[in-house]
Amino acid sequence: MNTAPVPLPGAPTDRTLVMGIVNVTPDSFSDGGQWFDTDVAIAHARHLRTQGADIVDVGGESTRPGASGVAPEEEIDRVVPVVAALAGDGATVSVDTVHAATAAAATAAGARIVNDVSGGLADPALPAAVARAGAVYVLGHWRGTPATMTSLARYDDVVAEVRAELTDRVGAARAAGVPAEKIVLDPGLGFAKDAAHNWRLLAHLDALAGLGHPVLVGASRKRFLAGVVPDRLAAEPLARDNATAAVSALAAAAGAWAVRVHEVSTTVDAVRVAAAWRAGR
Ligand code: PMM
Repeated sequence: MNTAPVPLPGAPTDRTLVMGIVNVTPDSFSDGGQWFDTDVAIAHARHLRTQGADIVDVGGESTRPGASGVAPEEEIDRVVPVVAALAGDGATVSVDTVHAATAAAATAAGARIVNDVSGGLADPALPAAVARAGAVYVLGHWRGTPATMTSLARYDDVVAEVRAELTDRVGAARAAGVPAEKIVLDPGLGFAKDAAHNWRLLAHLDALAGLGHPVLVGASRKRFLAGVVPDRLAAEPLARDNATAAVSALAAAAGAWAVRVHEVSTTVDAVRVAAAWRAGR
């Protein structure tokens, strides 16, 4: 699987990278507004870095199923102070947004990665904003919007269809001026996918990597993991962290470029285990 590093100064190249999640939202599915205050969000991101996060991913809009959108102005107010503080620390910062205006403001404030779960579908102006900023573009697969995506989780062959739809989105990003070596692909677990679709995509990460770009996996605390935790804990997103770390290890062993997680310390160990395992071959 393709592990070619995208240009990220200072990031390790000998193992899968760990992207720590900082949701500056009042309504994220898994951490319920815990980090909504700017100072609390900055402190949380710094804590994730001390735990070993290589990248911090700052988001100001919840994309959980059924969520309604946030105006870019509000999103910018939420994320830019956090991005600026972390970039000032020397952190590698990613902004999790589907809006061109937010991508532009966050990259101007020091973000080096734009993480767009819609792959340019939500705001067709976003890839050009990424290109202008010279940022790395994490391009995710989704269908519809968070309001409609559950009903769009219908596939004859989820791996082939996600691959084909990502190929289209890569074409649009390239046409907007994003260089191929700055594009990272994400299967978009949970975005218009049910549990079986997510597991099938995870088991076929190599098919996505076959498109020639590094792959990022975002499984952290997602509902499909409830099926592998004890029944009494199934409804509790925080109880999915051990399962998340197991997915991180397996994704890393399969050659993922990065994994995006809420709980960083277990995943850092997991990707290190995977690197040591590979080195032992
Ligand atoms: N999932 C969420 C948000 N952002 N970004 C990427 N690249 N991949 C994902 O799978 C992804 C994402 C939704 O989860 P959250 O509300 O816990 O952040």
